[in-house]
Amino acid sequence: LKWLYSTNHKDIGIMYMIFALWSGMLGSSMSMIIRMELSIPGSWINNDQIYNSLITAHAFLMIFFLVMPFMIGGFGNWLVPLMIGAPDMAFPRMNNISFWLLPPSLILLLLSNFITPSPGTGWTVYPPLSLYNFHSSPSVDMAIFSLHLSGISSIIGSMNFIVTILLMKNYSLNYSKMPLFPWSILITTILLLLSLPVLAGAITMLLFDRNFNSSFFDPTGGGDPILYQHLFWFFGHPEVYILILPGFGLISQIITNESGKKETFGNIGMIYAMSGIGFLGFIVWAHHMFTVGMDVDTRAYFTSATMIIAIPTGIKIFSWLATYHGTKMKMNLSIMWTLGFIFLFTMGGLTGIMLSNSSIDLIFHDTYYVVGHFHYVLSMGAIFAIMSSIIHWYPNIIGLTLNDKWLKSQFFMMFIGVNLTFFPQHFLGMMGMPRRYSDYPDSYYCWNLMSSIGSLITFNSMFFFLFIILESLMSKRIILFKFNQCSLEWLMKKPPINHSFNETPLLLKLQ
Ligand code: HAS
Ligand code: CU
Repeated sequence: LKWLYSTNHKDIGIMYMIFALWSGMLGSSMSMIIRMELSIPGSWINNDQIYNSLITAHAFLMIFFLVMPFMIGGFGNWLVPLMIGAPDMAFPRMNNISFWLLPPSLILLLLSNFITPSPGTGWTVYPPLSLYNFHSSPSVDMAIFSLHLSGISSIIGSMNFIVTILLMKNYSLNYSKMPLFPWSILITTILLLLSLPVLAGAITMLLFDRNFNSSFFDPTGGGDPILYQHLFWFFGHPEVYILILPGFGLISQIITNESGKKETFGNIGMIYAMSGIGFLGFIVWAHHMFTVGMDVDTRAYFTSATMIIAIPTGIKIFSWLATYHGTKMKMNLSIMWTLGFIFLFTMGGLTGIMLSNSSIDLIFHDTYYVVGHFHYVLSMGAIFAIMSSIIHWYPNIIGLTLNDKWLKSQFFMMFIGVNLTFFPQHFLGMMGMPRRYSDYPDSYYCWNLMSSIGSLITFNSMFFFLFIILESLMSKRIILFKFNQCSLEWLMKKPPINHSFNETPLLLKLQ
């Protein structure tokens, strides 16, 4: 019970991680139902409102209840005070409240799906679809309140991190020497502080349109639905960088640790690159709106501003590779997941550049090409960063180790699974398959079947990963260092004095 009201940053970090893991399983289960529906033409769920509600809940769960809590609430809480030499977070009690706002937020979202019609708006909650005419039940209002709560949690959590990093950093640690993960959390929390109030304004105006007869977004009352899209994406694009920047910080940390170098290649450049991505992220939002009837000058501006982001991002990619360059690395699982991250995130980033070309995007917008893009940067960017970090810091956080052999097969299972799921979706998009449709003509069957088989492999690899963690916890898998036969014989010849073997910590388990 001590955890419920703990104000210790490590306890709170662990609570965020357990909460995120559970939400991730929920979100993955929904994606499995979506993929089962799409595995063959024809209707199985036979109710498109439910199908679209599953997509909406899947996106909310993965973004607000898995990636953000795991990276910022989980690893941020556990590692940042340690990495800057602070005793804890600046506001420990507020830290506790940030976490405990999330379970009610999650419950509101889940309960909203038990009300008909459930919120089938997509995570963007665009009006007029989200107005009362088309969602005449409290479900969308509950989803809005869920976003309000998780938004408050993120805003107070961000204030906590900013004050902790700026005011409680060890005085001897100057900014250019501060590790890149705290830097990434500082930049991410500034983005959260600046973007979340805009989302809060937009969804509260939507709440008023739905319930109090205002017409901010209702043209029949002089309102404009495009205003909502501008407000949403002014939050939404920084939000996607909020999902990846902590991952950049974690990957930088792991690559530097594993390569044995003193610091990341171009450390200062990495700090400027993350700051550049953060700043540029606020002036590109309308690349999500190229099809709303924007004039060509505006499209040209948003195209070029968006493409410029490839430069600081490229600096990061090449700096990570340069950090690895020239080291004699003994391949291990953290390294494999970081290499998977670099390769697959780049793939996702490059399709992002394609989409930022507004001429191409007029064709690709709202097709599965976009779904392919953002799952490469999210399911292989953010999630690979989380997997790499779990494996890298598991011994520090839990004090046990994971079975390397099983982890290796699990890595390849997941690597193959996610690529088989999302690579075909680019071709579906190029063939014109639209997003958020539960059925499709036979010509889309082959790629969809491949994608659904990939999702089954991925889903099972996640169960495999949970089994590996469970086995480690139950068998108390401790390896202080690897044994080989000769060292064991040496030890057997000279057993430690007046120790019975089962007390010797070194012999608990052989790899
Ligand atoms: Fe994105 C849609 C463009 C990064 C997530 N993105 C989404 C959606 C999500 C998402 C969730 O311009 C769907 C939202 C919805 O439901 O509607 N995205 C980009 C670009 C980048 C990018 C240019 N996205 C992300 C990250 C995400 C994420 C990170 C989450 C973690 N995205 C778009 C666009 C759409 C979009 C359009 C809307 C499409 C539509 O129609 O709705 C960049 O940050 C990526 C930079 C990374 C790279 C790779 C590494 C760079 C290297 C250096 C060499 C670079 C080269 C490229 C050679 C580029 C290796 C050429 C260089 C030049 C200077 C041109
Ligand atoms: Cu964007």
